[in-house]
Order: sequence, then C-alpha cells, then structure tokens
Amino acid sequence: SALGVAEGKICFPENFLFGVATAAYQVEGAWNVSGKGESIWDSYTHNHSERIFDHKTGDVAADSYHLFREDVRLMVELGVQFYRFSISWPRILPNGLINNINEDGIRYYHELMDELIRNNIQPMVTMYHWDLPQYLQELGGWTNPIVSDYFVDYARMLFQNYGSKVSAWLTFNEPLTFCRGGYTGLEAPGRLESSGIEDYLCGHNVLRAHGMVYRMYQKEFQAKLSTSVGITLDFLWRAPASRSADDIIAAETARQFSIGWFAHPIFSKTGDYPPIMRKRIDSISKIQGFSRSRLPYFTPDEIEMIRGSADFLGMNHYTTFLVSKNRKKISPKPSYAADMGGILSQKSSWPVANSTWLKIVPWGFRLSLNWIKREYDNPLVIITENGVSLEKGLVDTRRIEYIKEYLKSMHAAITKDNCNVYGYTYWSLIDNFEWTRGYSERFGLYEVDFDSPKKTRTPRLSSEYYARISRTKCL
Ligand code: GBH
Repeated sequence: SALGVAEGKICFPENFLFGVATAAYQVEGAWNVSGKGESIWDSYTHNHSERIFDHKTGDVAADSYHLFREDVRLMVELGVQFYRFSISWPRILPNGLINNINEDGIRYYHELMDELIRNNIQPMVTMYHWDLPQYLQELGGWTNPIVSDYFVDYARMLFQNYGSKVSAWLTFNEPLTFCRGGYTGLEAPGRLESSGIEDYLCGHNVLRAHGMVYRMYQKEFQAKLSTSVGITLDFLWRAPASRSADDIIAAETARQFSIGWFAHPIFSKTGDYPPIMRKRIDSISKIQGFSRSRLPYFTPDEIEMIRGSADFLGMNHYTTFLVSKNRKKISPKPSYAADMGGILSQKSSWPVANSTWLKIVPWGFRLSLNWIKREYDNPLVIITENGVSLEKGLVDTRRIEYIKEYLKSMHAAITKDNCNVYGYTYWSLIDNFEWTRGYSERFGLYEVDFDSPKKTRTPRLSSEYYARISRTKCL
C-alpha cells in the first residue's frame, strides 16, 4: 500500500512533508547590524552571562544573516520540502512598534524567502520564537496586555510584506516554555520567582494575541492569500509514574497544565482554559489568601475569539516525563509547579541525549499524538520540531537511531491510529545557540564550527539519512 509497509519499508504518504527548522536568535547573529533593535535575548545574554552555561551569546551564532544562501544549499542537499524559520521582531521593528520600520530587516527575509522558493522549498514562518523587542519588555513584556496589540501590528505587516511567499504561519513557538521559563529566572527576560502570577499573565496575553492575529488575518487577508495560520505548542509526553489512581490523575492534570493550557482555549469545542486548571488555580489562590484567582479570566467574547483560531496545530515533541502526585501541603508561595500538583521525573534507564531533560523515549510520541486526537477531535497536526542533542562529531549514529525510532512511532500514530499528521520537521538544520545551554548542545544535521570565522557547516552522517527519508518518504 502507499501508506504501510512497501517492500519491507516503512513509508509515509507521497504528499507527506519533511522539513527542517531553526529560529532567528539561535542562528542569525548580526544582532546589531543594519538597524536591528535589541531583543530580550540580546540583553539577557549580555547582562546575565552567568546564567548561560558557556557564558556565550547569540551575537554571531551561526551567522545565518550572512550565510543564508549556504543554509539553503544544505536544504537542497537534504531534499526537504519546507524550511521552518522565525522572523526576529526587532530586526523588522527595532523597538517593536509599527512607527519605525527597518527596511534592511524587511529586505533580509525577502531574500531568504526568494532563495528558498527558487529552490522549491516552502517557507514556513514562526512570527515569535522568544526574541521580544527589549523596548516592549520595558513596558512589562507579555504581562502587559498592550503587547498583544503591538503583536497584531507586527503580524499585519508580516502578512502585507510576505503573505504571498509563505506557505504556513505560526504565531508563537512554545508559549509554555517562554512563559514559564521567563518567569522562573531561567530564560529571558529572567524574572526571578514570579511563577504562579506572571507566567499566567504571559500565557493570557499570548493567547489573546494569537486569537487577535488569527481574526485579523481572516478579516484582512484570507480572501487574497493561499496560506494557513497555526501555533506551535510543545508537548513532552506526561506518563503516570505508577499504576496508582493518584498518579494517573496527576499525569492527566499535568497534560492539561502543559499542552492543555494553550491548546484547550484554541482547539477544544468549549474553548477557555482546561476546567481542571481553572479549578485548581482558583481554589489554591483562595487557600493562599488571594482575593481573586491568579489565573486571569477571559471575557466571553475573548473565549469565542480564541476558540477555533487555528488552521492546524504545530507540535514540538522531544521526550517523555513521568508524573507522580505531589503530596506536600500547599505553601503560601504561588507557583505553577504547585498549582499543577505533579512531580516530574524521568527513568534513569532511559537512554540519554546531551541535554539534561532529553531522554530517548520514542513510544511517548505515539501516545502524545493519540491524546491530541482524542482531546481535540483529531485536528490537523504538523510536527514543527523533533530532534536530539549529541556531542560534537560527524558520525552521529545515535541521531540516526533517534530519528528512525521516533518516525516509526509517528508512523504508527498515523497509519494504525489515524492521527491527522501531515508533516514532520527535524530540529535542527544546523548546530546553533541553544539558549541557556549556549553552544554546548548540538542538534544539527550539519555541524557548525563556531570557532571558524566562516562558521563552516559540515554534513553529519544523519544528514544523508534524513535526505533519503525526505526524498523517498520511506525509512
Ligand atoms: C525547543 O524547546 C525550542 O523550541 C528550540 O528553540 C530549542 O532549540 C529546542 O527545543 C532544543 O532544546 O530543564 O527540565 O526545565 C523544547 C522544549 C521545554 C525543552 C523546556 C527544555 C526545559 C526542561 N523545551 N525544557 S527542564
């Protein structure tokens, strides 16, 4: 059959899409070139180098701002059908506001897209992969509702400029990660100890911004553009740590607090936050002496605006966590972790990658996809990231194993369980600046020599393996 096992091979449908991904701050460099404004990751790495594992920055990174034609050449070598990259908001609007447009930024992404299209590679664009203009951070960043309005201005100018070139848009990459990480002190903007309040404000305004952009797109652009708009959410699978009812419930609650936090308002029939999130945060807020819930309420109009505001779900999946019930008494100090009420762990027997959080657990992929299918009535899904970090080196047979096992798991979800997945993206095309891990974790199909002035890219074994898959659609 076209789908299943042909000549002993595992094959995907003919029209299944394979791609690769990067993000602006992680690869572009050129942080202050030609009028680009400062982002929160520029200021975070410059002012808090102690919080970055190797004390490095993305000032130069893989220098893709200058070397993008080389990147596209690698993609031609891979034979991929699309490239998922992100646009740096402050490269286009230096202080995030629409009254000051940086023409060089506009030009750069035109040239990148033109080069892709010339080579038959579809541009898939993330509008926001964590590099908020620093100026907007000084207004409170995502905790200030006005930033949602400024995001709509930015998105409108992206549709106006690039609408005819982009095959699919993602408003946000992983709000769960940047709203949580930014307010525990780990990631930009590095607000310390504000979890349980600012992370929820961030999530709230990001969901509003997403819904507003989608409605603006429908009203002003949908009739003239043949594109689609979605959002990327990270869903690391949460499995119960034991067979006890407590742990089974804790795992489901943890799913609702992670993917559900952002997916339920957009993809569920009823919209709004997951009921269990609402219930737990409302009641814990009360116990802690708050006069109102720390989780903000949407107005009925906002619920309707956000509900159904995506043509597809972009999903990032890397690994699995186990969840057991947290039996500690509620402390007076607010936190997302306490609200969620589960304790996350990983089995020490699971094979490791080169990132502390990334254990190789392929079966979690199939379960995640099935959960999404059941929970949201089988929405259209594209895997916007999946990948593994390893040590430096060109002979990356463990990466090949990872890709093979995860793709098998995804294949079972598609062919045996009828999950509606139409594409897969490997993270990442090239080694890059891995946020607080600096350059110490390498995810690339191509190795980057960050010490060389030319940031030389060299193919790893996995690049040949992935090229075969993206060309033949078979493992
Ligand atoms: C993705 O996030 C990002 O979108 C991408 O930019 C990044 O390069 C890629 O992963 C590889 O890391 O230390 O236990 O608190 C993946 C999801 C969620 C993984 C937060 C790291 C921290 C876990 N990330 N997580 S922990």
